[in-house]
Amino acid sequence: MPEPITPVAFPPNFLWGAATSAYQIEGAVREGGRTPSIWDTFSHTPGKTAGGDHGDIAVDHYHRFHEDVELMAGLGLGAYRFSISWSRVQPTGRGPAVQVGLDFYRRLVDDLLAHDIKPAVTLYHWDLPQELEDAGGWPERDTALRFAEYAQIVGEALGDRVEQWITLNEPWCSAFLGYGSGVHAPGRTDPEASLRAAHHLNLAHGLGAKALRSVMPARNTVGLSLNSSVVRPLTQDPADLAAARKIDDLANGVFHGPILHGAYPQSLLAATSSVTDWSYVLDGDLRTINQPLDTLGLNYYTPTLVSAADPDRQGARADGHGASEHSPWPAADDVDFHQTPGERTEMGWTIDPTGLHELIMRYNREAPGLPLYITENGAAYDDKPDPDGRVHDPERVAYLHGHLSAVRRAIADGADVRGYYLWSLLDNFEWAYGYEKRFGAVYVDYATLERTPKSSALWYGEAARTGTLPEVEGA
Ligand code: IFM
Repeated sequence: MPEPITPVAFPPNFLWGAATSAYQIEGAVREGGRTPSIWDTFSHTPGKTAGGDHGDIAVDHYHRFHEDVELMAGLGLGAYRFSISWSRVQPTGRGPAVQVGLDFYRRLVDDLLAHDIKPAVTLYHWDLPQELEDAGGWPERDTALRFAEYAQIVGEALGDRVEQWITLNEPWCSAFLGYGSGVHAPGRTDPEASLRAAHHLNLAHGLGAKALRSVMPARNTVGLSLNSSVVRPLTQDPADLAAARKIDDLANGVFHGPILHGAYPQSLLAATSSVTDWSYVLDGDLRTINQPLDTLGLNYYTPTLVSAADPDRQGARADGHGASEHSPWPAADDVDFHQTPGERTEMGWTIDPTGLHELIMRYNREAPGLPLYITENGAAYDDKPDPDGRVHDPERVAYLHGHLSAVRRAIADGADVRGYYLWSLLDNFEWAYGYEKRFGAVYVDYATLERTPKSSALWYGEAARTGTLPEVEGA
């Protein structure tokens, strides 16, 4: 019998975690034999990131991981989701592993376990070794085969001490921002390549899941993290409904179709036929991609509002994914994107916790019985220390309260949500936005790298320790 839950209490085993990714926090880009990833190259290319920011030092987590683990322990967090830098453990993206690189992650994991914090490993959070991009990158099939080899290496090294495994983080961004709009590394702008990349990322997930399972204890779980969009039509007009369905296919169906159901949606294949013939989907690929999942990770920030295109509408291409004259959405010139009304975060993203509830319930229906984790959720604000050095971020507290309440509501409505990872533990390198956007629950002074928990970190820590959401004024 599932535990009954009160309106505010979460189930007793609910995991309260925080998330980060390697390139956004580690720094130490030239240490221990690490070679450049596509994000080193991209961020050092003039004009690609705000202020020319890059991850050379980032928040120096590579040297300060112990302090960061102690911070989490002090707050009372029960889990930490981080990613492995592929080019730190397999510098050319192929061949034998570098033990120094693996040792860094072994030390981090051991430190987490010693502090009673469950580690969750993401194998790929966007930082492809540059050599693999030079060989063609994700549009090439071989990259998926290389990923399987890398997954096996990391699974062998850490599978005895890490239970939760995530193959890919937000493959949509890797494929469509990396190869479509070009606002992310490697910065290519080729719609065909973006769809090929999406397929090879799916294949990498399937091959990677198999490789992990071949070397890890059966108790470990394997899943992936999707930034599945909650796509809403502007009106109930059939043309707007059709636009929403198209974007739903391009945002969601392109991944969960093959991964959860073993096929790309027919409507996606038809809608993209002017851009690609999908001939790179080879016999057996869909079976490989459709591996059983143990968990599914959902990353949620804001909903997406669309309509059929109106050539007279101004600014209708803004979809919240950064400025580029190239759309990340292949074959979707007939769709306009709109700002959802309401309060926004510093990213310009509308705050709408109902979207998170909707998303959870959708996957609860589409993948019944599959345990879900919120593997990312959070907000950027322009946080500044007060004269006493404290950082008050009531907007983030309200954001977290709203979204965690939505998670709890979904659990009460029958969804099997096992945990929540706040994005992000620390302020960090926010990709093309550089260090301008602060997502951390812990403030980082970029001049000294000193860490200061914001009031949201203290609030979230109390939630983690008590399993209930502390009161928020005005909520
Ligand atoms: O910082 C990113 C993260 O790397 C992936 N998901 C979205 C976050 C905020 O933009």
